[in-house]
Amino acid sequence: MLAATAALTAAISAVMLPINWDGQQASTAAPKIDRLLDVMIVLSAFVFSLVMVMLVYALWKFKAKPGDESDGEPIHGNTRLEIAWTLIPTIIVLFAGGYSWKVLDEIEEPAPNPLKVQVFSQQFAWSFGYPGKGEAWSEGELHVPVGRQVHFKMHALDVIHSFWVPEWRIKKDNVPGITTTAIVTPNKVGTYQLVCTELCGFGHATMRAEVVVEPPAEFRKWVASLRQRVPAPLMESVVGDTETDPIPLGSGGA
Ligand SMILES: [Cu+2]
Repeated sequence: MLAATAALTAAISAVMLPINWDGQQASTAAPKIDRLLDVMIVLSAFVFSLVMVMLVYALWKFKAKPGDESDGEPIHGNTRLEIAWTLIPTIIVLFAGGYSWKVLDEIEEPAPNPLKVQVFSQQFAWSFGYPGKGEAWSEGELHVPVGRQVHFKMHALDVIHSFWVPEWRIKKDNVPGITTTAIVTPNKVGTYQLVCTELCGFGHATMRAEVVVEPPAEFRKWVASLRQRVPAPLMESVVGDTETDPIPLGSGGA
């Protein structure tokens, strides 16, 4: 039974692992999250295989003989089996939780001199504010410098939206009334797409924005070229929202 479980785990993993789920890796978090995903795929494949192999074995082994109309045996539990099916999932869940915690701790490690960008989401558009740059405002286009940590301060003006740039691997909900934070260090120059990944209404599928990661000098030039300032109603959510800045795990917060 163990051999069959191992073989099925290997077969599923062989199909799932080579798939490039989220495109190229364009942030410092990407390799860590991809490794975590790979480990989770193998773990899930193992659990799935174990359950399937035991199910098929039980179907075959304990099948009623033709013509057997008698009741099944009265069974009063099996201590060894119960300990096993409690202990194994507990170990798997604790391992997965601990490993995820470690990865989250690493990818949210604050770097000196981060760039702060306000993200405004509303049905069905994104816009961005650069508070350190005279409240410069950009609609539908997000620029960030390469190689510098960015703290995205996120505001939802109507319903819950979710900020996702697949190549960065970072995804965070934007919630009305509170300010959420996503920490990303983009490390690859290029043009990507910001996708809303929380079903937010009829226009959800079109709720996208262009993301440009560029050298710092070009980024400064672009911000300087912005003519609009963040509109007053949007600034209200910056000031009025409850800040939920996560205390970095590494500094003792939970
Ligand atoms: Cu949305």
